Amino acid sequence: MKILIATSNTGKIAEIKSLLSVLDIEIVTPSDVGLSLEVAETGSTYLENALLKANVYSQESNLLTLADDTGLEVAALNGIPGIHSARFINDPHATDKDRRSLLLSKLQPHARPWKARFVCAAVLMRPGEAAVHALGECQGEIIPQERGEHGFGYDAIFLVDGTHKTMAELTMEEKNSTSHRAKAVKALFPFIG
Ligand code: ITT
Repeated sequence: MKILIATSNTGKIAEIKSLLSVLDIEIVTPSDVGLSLEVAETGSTYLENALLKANVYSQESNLLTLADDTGLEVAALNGIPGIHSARFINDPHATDKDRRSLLLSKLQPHARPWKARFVCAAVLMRPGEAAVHALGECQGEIIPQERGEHGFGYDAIFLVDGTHKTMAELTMEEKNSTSHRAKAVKALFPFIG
């Protein structure tokens, strides 16, 4: 039994591999099965985008497929960057660091605390079958200085509620015990296998 992790984001791949390692299933990535796909995130919700990715990857691979779509919602910016978290900067070569810097510059005029949350929609799809999905979220606050070396994306400026640590200061095991993605993916465990 194999499961394909339908993402090109190496940070996500590492986290999801670790999450799924407790299950008795072979985990493969797009590059393992010779796939290099760009799926346009044209949905209006995280779930729609995750479904778009799961659909394309499961059709192309003919494998049980797990996809996620994640966004960071900052209250002072009315939920921005939200479902546009990946395309927050309109430049395909923009880095995670560029996105963090742009977010901090937009927050400068606003009073702290900069409350925020990560939201993740995870979708599990067998080729030709109806999908199952789950949502997970994680509450926190954006801070002006980057802290921590772990994780990816916006982790270094996201202070996790109740921990005094940014998500990038958590080990992968710690992130995987509390994160938005961990909650969503673990909720799908009963459907894997
Ligand atoms: P795929 O679509 O290939 O899965 P992506 O990087 O485009 O990869 P998303 O659309 O879900 O994935 O991510 C939107 C943005 O949010 C992107 O810039 C990510 O780096 C960032 N992001 C996603 N999950 C994150 C997490 O757990 N912690 C910090 N940032 C995250």
